[in-house]
Amino acid sequence: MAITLICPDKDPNPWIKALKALDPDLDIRIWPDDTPREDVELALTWAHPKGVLKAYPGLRCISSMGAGVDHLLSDPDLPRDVPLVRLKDKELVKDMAEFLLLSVLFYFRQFDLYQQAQSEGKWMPMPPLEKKDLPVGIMGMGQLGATAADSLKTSGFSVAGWKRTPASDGTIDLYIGDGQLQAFLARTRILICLLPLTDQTRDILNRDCFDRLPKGALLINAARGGHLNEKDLIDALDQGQLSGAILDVFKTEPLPAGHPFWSHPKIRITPHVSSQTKPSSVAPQVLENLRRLRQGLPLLNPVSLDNGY
Ligand code: NDP
Ligand code: OXD
Repeated sequence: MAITLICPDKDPNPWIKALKALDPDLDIRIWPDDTPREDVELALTWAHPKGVLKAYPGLRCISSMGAGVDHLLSDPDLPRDVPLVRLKDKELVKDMAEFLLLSVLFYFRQFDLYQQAQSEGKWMPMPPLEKKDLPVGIMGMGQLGATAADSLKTSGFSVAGWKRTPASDGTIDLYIGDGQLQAFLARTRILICLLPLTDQTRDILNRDCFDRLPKGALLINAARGGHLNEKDLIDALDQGQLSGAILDVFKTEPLPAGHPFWSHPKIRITPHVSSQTKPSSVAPQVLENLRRLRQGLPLLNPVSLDNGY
């Protein structure tokens, strides 16, 4: 029995190395290959070409190579009877929390304004901001959002989270569902998106959302480009409703040459690196799922096809 890696845009070698380090006998195939497909039990995938998964008749588990599964669920030919799992990982969570703390501090310490002043050759000290004046709001309080919220709160920021279902534990103020979205946005000066991309969240970062934030608010999108209405962002920045945005993810990746985001003075770009999966950190859970599959046990980190995450 075998597993296959289907990740045409990623180097499979670190994955092979990490998996083989734990199980040297593991039979690993790399798509595209011409080995028999019948004995492949598990497919580990990132941005697979649509339709290829249905060519594996013996498939019993599909695993994302990341936390997100939108790349899988957008495949109309996804074999929907095969259980789908994703990765949950301490390193992924830590790296995202770090990226977001850095991004929030960038604005809190006014690096955006000092960069601008430097480009104009101006020595322009400004009075310091106060953390209480920059309340942070995190959309999506799952594995990534919850830890990022704790780390920002520990650093002294006032943090609230927005999620779909009620929860009673934790120390972060929570706003639940569409009914509380408006109140959540009204109290937020730095808006962070860490939602999964689903039918409900696509394009959620739009004009209406920006208009409900206080004037001059800031946006950090580390989730998916599909959450953002690009034109609405540019309008909101140009009209001063938003004063800056840090974007790590884009509708089209790599971001095409000449895209207006590249040169917009109020946009900072990173190339989908806010939290990158480390194969050596996640290989144990992939192999644990293979073991569970073979023993008929419940899989780790299952995805709900109904919820889309
Ligand atoms: P989780 O599934 O753990 O958490 C998702 C959160 O979003 C949950 O709190 C969930 O609410 C909330 N949510 C989902 N739908 C809605 C909705 N309609 N309204 C309100 N809240 C909603 O996801 P992760 O934290 O693991 O990851 C989040 C996303 O981050 C991934 O899907 C991926 O797209 C992106 N990502 C980006 C990376 C990067 O490098 N840029 C790296 C890794 C992930 P509830 O708790 O009520 O279920
Ligand atoms: C993920 C990502 O979903 O890297 O893990 O975007």
